[in-house]
Amino acid sequence: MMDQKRSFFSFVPLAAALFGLGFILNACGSDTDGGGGGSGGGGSGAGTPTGTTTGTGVAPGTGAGTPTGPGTGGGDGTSTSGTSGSGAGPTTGTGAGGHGSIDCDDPAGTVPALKLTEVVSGLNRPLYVTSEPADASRLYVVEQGGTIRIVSGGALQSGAFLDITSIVQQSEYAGDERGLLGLAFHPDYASNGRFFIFHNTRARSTVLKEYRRSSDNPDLADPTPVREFFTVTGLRGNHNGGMLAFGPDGMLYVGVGDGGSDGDAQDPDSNGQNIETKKGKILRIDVDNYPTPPAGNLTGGDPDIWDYGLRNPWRFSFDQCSGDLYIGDVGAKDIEEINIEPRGQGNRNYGWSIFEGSNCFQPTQEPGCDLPNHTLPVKELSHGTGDGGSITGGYVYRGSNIPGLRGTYLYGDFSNNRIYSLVWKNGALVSSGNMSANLGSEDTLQALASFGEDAAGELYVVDYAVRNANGTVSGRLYRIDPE
Ligand SMILES: [Ca+2]
Repeated sequence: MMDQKRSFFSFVPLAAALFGLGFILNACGSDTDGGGGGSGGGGSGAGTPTGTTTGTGVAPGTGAGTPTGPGTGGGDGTSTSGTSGSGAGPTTGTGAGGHGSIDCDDPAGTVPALKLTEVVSGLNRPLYVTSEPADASRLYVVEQGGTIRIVSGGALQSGAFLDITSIVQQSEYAGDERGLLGLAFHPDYASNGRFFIFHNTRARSTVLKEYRRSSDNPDLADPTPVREFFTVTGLRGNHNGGMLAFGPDGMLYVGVGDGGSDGDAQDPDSNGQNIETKKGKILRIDVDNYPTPPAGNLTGGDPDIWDYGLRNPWRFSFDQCSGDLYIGDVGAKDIEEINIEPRGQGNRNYGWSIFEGSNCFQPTQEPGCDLPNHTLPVKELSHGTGDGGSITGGYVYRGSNIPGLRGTYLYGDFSNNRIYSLVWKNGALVSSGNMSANLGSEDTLQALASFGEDAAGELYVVDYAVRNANGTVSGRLYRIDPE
């Protein structure tokens, strides 16, 4: 079966249908005088932030905080001109999202001319990039076949940080979406070396696992997993999800697709609306107390569920300043969608597989079009107009290099390599746009598999595959830069 997405993908060599596929946070202090938003945390509770921040002022009146200590988020951080602190207070006591130099100020000026700067090439089907939570100097690229590569000093390092190729499901056909799909570093990675991955096994399952950094070499992971949290069985070759990200509450959020289908049928097992299964969900787990579910998860079904009614939340992210959750959910026949969830307000039903976007798509599925607790998308991309084919969720820009872009969410599409923008503020869509021409993305990219964000809030674009003159395939990593 090839849904429309698949046939569309067939234009893309090798990358083909990859994605039917597709944190942190902060209080941002209550700036009172134009002071810079620290990137404290998304904690809860009261108290005085103890995290310290040092302004690195990217512009007059702005500062980029680096919370280093435990604290309590919630927007109670104090802030002074140029510096601020708002500690992050998830259960770990350190800033989930206390990521280096995040800048929570309002945008300064307009969005300038931008470009995609190639960081490295030579990647093998890359799907994701991130940095350590408090160190933007090294990037970690996830390759589908089962490797995590380090980019440092502007160069792709030889060897791999982690190589689990032998246990990861390998692609069986062009467009096979299975593999090593997600990576998240623990908010305290610098001190505890803990990180988490999500991958397909060779038995039509996916598994969430914890690993550790090697005790004597920061460029290597210990190849022996620390633990497995859960396995999802009965998946097909598409819609496996795989996104991992720590939220402002210190919990680990996990995207799981609806399990795909082998024909034209969509969600044939009706997993999206079934809260007894992890498929078609965003899960939320406490990595220190699993399987005890954290307070606030959905009740009455699988205890790990945070949100449901998703088809393939291939990529999602948390705005490091507001804590809002931005979800790119890959559509089926006609509509790609972005959902935005205010911080902490989960337990939502995003509609699939009764709704595709705002369209009641399978009205005969119970309970029908009058769906309880249904949250409609904030933004839709139509297949019919060519605007979308397979959405790739991105990030709200919180870096320092492009002050005019601060607070703007960038996302894109795997099938047409467009990069779009939108601004969401106070519960409403303020603006939306198409940045493809500004970035030259349609001419540069082959298959926009993912965005990534480093500890300083700068954004990257992961190009899944390029077929070069020799017929070999090389994935690339780009950074979004001002001209
Ligand atoms: Ca939806």
